Amino acid sequence: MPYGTSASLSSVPASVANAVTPRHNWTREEVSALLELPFPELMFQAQSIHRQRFDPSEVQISTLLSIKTGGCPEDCSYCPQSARHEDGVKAERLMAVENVLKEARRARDAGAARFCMGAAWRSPKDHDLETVCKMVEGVKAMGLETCVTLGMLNGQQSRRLRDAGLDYYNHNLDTSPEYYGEIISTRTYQDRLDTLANVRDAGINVCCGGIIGMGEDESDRAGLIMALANLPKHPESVPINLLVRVAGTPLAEAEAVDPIDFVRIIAAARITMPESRVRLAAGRENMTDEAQTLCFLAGANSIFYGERLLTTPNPAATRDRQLLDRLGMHTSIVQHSEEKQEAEACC
Ligand code: SAM
Ligand code: DTB
Ligand code: SF4
Repeated sequence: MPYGTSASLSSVPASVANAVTPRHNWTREEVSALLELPFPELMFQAQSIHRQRFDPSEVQISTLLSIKTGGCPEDCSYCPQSARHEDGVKAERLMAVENVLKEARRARDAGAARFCMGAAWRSPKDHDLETVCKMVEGVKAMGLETCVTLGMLNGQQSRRLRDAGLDYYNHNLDTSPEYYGEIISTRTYQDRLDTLANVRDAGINVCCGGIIGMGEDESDRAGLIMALANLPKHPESVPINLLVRVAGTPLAEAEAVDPIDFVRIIAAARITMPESRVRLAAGRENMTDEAQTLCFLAGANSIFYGERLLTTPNPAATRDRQLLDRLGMHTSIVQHSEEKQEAEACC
């Protein structure tokens, strides 16, 4: 079951039988036409599709941990972890397995369904991959879904992670194929597609999205959504990040995105990838509660939860809880394996 938990799926309405069939042949014109719809019409379409497969009041929460911070050889213009930018993020070594497990336990106890571990690598070295596999095994044993993002992977590395029990691999397309060269020069769009194919072929669920606010135009935004929606299989998770403008990175002064335009992107992701979890990812710290609410109405049903993303702040858990309470929304109910064992032992 690639999306949701059994608890959340049980509340999906019967209309699921008539749900739109996912397509993989979107044109840029079609996606642009969606983005240009009158806002009420766009929101209506997005909500209608969202309700065919998901409980509209439910949001999945994932917690992020940077297991290897900074010193990355790549030149991604948005990223504070590139060694090429003077932004104050110091290079650190890969964390010890037991420290990662401590953080995972904390995330689980705070209610996270998924634990996502990120490393500032171009691609993992074999001995580091073995350490990450131990982290995956330990986190999974706690009953959390596991996700890692380690840069480019070949087929063998993907299969090694699958054998360790990895549930999701995050690797973003970031922007449209046409705009990509303005943002990164050290790896190509095709490199990214190759990694995504290797991950898919290994049987790991894919988490793949992009970033809005890097100076791209509306056609690039449509191009990103089109590239994601035309992947051979839709990513199970689609993180839509609002650029976090970090001082010292080349995009520190990028123009702010109109929140309504950002909501439109979420809606277009929901409409074009009806079965995927769309994540309102980075950038919530600088978003109003009202803008986030519109994102949920547009079909976002996942967030990063906890006070840090990888190196930048995320809203405090209390602020998120208050917002979800105000909206009468709830997080996915997950029964972690240790709880399951206790339940089985007592009955
Ligand atoms: N090094 C690996 C890679 O690039 O594949 C994994 C870590 S990297 C930080 C994961 C993703 O975080 C990037 O692909 C990008 O989409 C997102 N990201 C990084 N910096 C960001 C920023 N300042 N604002 C929004 N998203 C960001
Ligand atoms: C994703 O799409 N966004 C997350 C996760 N996948 C790895 C990362 C956001 C990073 C924001 C900048 C930072 O905290 O360093
Ligand atoms: Fe390195 Fe990933 Fe940051 Fe690019 S996004 S600089 S690959 S950590």
